[in-house]
Amino acid sequence: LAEHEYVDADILRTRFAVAMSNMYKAEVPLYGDLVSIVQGVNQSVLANDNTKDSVERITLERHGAIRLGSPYELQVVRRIFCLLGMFPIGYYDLSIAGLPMHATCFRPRDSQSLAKNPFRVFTTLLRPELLQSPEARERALSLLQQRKIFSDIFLDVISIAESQQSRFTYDQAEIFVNNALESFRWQSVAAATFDVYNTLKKEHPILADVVCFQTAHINHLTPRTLNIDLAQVAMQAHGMEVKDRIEGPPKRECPILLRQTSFLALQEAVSFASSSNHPEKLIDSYHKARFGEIEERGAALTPAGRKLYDELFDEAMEASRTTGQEMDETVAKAFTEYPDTWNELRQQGLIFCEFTPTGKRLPTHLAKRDEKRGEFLEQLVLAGIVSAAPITYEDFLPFSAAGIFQSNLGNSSSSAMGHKKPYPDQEGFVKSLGCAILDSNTLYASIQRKSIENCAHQLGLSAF
Ligand code: OOG
Ligand code: NI
Repeated sequence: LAEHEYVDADILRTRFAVAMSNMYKAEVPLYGDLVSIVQGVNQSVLANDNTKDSVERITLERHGAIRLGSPYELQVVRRIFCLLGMFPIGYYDLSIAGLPMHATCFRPRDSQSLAKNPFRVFTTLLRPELLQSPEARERALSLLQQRKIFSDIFLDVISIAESQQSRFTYDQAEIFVNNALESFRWQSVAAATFDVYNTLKKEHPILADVVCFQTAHINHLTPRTLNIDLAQVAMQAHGMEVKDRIEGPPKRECPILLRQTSFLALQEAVSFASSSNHPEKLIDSYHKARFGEIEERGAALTPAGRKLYDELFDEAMEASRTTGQEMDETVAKAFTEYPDTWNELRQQGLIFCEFTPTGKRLPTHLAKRDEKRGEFLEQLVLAGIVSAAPITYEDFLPFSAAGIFQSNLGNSSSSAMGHKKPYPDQEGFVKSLGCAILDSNTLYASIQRKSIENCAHQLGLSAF
């Protein structure tokens, strides 16, 4: 087949993300309200907006989350997302919050794909070895062994695309998207009996959500807001039950990383078989898992910037724990130490930037620069010859993710999470995934480096 008879992965990702969003709107109408609130806020702040990302990108932008039970499920999900141009980036250990889970984020990796549609999915995997009760572990593993999240047609079309250099024809793409929706759809009839559900829920509420259903239901989709403080007020005004604090850094002049908040998980009707001997006898009950989240994205931090962030954040958590002061207060206080102008952030090497020639001519005194003098790029920025735009943070934050998880399990105090003993197992995760995880810093650094090389080239300089 000719090139044009295959669907472009970036276009397919948008189609998939829009289809998921429509499905989730139908399933959780409050999510539709959230999207409207965010779009209203974004329109009102767009005039004096401080992000370089396009209005189109921001309007489409979503992240979702799924929770998987087994390495097999994770491997199929990896293949699905690869075909949508989304790759596993970063490792997140959620044992810091007492959760028997670890995670990665599937997302586009290069700046062109991110600019088209940065759809990302926070994907967690159960760690049965961290469960306390052997009985609960056994029950969970047996449910996972029996379930089939992906239909045969779906698995076939995935294999076919893989044999075509990871591309779909238009007809195949349609089958793929429709079947993907089925795998991530909500089901109001559980796969587990009511007894088993309750046993697993007692062991850990997250366990019941991960293993008791026939699908890997999407548990939230998050639109990006340009002003999370305004959006949160609007959510409250709309009568939503909002999480008690915004996760991540405090409000700043120069947004960094990621700030997130959510409306709390809804109680939803679910039926369970009363026993496996009588699967036809259903018990009507409830399950609480799905919620609505919003996020505001700022600049990606360099490893040095992240180190300072983590130090100040740890300090704030510790202060909150020992003094009982609100996290918001201790975080705001600790972060007075974090530079808050773009010039300082850039000059101190705390953020990643994308540099672009502005078109202004290079004055002769700068063209004849002294090679030994560093900071040449910085001089070009200050002289207005090159512009420096902070690169948007495209990833997640482990403590924020833990806080979001916990608030939806009924625990709201994120300061209590600080002293859980962490049990990261990145090697185990990679083994379950079946391929390497990409490092986000390498990706940000490469976008920055390429932009600098491009400036050098356009200005006729050998290098910086
Ligand atoms: C994932 C929670 C983490 C985020 O945005 O950090 C998350 C989950 O609840 O499965 O979505
Ligand atoms: Ni989320």
